[in-house]
Amino acid sequence: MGGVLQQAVLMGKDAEPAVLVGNGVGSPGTITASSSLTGVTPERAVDGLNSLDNLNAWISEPAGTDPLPRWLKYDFGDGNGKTISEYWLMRRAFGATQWTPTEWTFDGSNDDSSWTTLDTKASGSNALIPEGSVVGATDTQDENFGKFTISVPGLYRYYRLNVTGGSTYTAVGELVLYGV
Ligand SMILES: [Ca+2]
Repeated sequence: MGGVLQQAVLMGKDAEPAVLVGNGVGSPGTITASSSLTGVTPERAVDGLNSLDNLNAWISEPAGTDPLPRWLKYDFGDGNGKTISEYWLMRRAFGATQWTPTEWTFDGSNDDSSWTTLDTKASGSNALIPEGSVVGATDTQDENFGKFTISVPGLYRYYRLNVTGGSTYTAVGELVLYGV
């Protein structure tokens, strides 16, 4: 077999997106947030759970101490950058219609300082995230996620959900990152 063909086959295999964070895979890197209330830490956004107990979600501090934009940031680690092609968001189960981001960007960075906007969602985009996750204790089925594709993915160490619109608090039940 020629080297070129072999390389093409390998590239095709490498291009298959897979779950890298969340949704049963867990969290190989580090997740942080602009703020969080006691018990509802950023890790709760990648714990694979979303029950009516609201401790399964990340919830920010209120606008008085953490004004918009608020963020949820994922760090894959030094030398471990990933190409994320799709990200999924689930509302928090407890009071699913409250505190969901209504407007955001999804950004990538390699230095945690200079950010490239990979996706932009205008005001009212909370409507793109289903409300079904309100019903179950382990209700993280695929149909309960809002699924967002990145049209021009790149290799980045850091990814950030930068929430530019919402209510007094921001809550995210689950974040899933797909990529290669
Ligand atoms: Ca969760």
